[in-house]
Amino acid sequence: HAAESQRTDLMTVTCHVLNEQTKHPEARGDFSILLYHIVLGCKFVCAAVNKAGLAKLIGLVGDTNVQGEEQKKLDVLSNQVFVKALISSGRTCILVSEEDEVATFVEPSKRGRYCVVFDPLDGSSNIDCGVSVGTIFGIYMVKDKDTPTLEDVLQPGKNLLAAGYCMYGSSCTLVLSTGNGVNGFTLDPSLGEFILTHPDIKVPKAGRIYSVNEGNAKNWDEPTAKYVEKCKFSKDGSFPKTLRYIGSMVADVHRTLLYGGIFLYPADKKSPNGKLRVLYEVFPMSFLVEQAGGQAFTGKQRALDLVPKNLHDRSPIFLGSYDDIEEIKGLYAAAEEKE
Ligand code: P6P
Repeated sequence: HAAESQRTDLMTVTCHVLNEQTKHPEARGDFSILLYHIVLGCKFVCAAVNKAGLAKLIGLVGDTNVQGEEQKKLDVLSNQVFVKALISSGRTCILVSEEDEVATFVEPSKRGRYCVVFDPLDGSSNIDCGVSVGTIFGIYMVKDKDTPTLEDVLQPGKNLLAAGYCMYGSSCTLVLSTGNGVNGFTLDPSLGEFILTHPDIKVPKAGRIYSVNEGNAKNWDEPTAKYVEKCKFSKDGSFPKTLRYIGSMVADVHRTLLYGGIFLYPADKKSPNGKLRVLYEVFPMSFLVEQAGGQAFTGKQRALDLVPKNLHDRSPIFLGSYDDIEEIKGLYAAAEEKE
């Protein structure tokens, strides 16, 4: 029966979202319609990413330069897909994309109450070698849809209503939270449906994996350097941790959510704010990790408490198992006291 208990209801993401909606009797279905269009965008990009990979492998798109051109177009194509899908939903009023320098203000006739921040194809430099890439998104409520301003998207991550990512890899996996825990869905291409495969994801309380780009070690600050040293050469005789670093945030965070451990993109002397973007990388992933019982920390504060000043602000980020983040928070607190 154990195997039976592991199995989940035969549930699609659309049914799951509608079930969530029934918990809000006042809901008019706008949020469900918005999520439906985000899911539609994910299905479209999944097909495009897989086809582009194959097209490159069998040379359908001409020589390397053209192929290189083709691959770069995937970023642009994915962005266009999500912008179109979000505007078509009729439920959005401001869109912030990693691909666009400025925010998109939806025309009044098609405007809704939600602001969506997203990275349409994060990690796309990895496509050529077949590494998983993904779409990352977060959803805020606008204060007044008739007078939307940038203030509506420069909100702390704790104000997010929902966040998620879609990972395009060996399978297409959508991980979503609307504020009541985290659920994972896997696309069944024959049905064109995302089926619930990872109900109620919880990050293990402590992990055996650390995930960081060791190539930046010479530039790390002391707390990060100390933490990583401890992962490799623990003083208390415990086993060293395992290093797993894919270099594609969606893949590294997905593994951290399921297996536990810690993902770090710290500040360093070259990049005092780290590399990852607050609105459409740090916030959505931090929201998901907290909803799954883990923590997300910037080195100074809880990541979701950060208030972004500009659309493309960056922040250092440490996220993952509750206990692992407690440890690095302790090292940063001790360094703070010494200052
Ligand atoms: P580095 C991919 O380019 C990305 O934005 C994230 O997906 C990933 O976590 C990070 O950058 C990798 O950065 O400097 O380790 O190559």
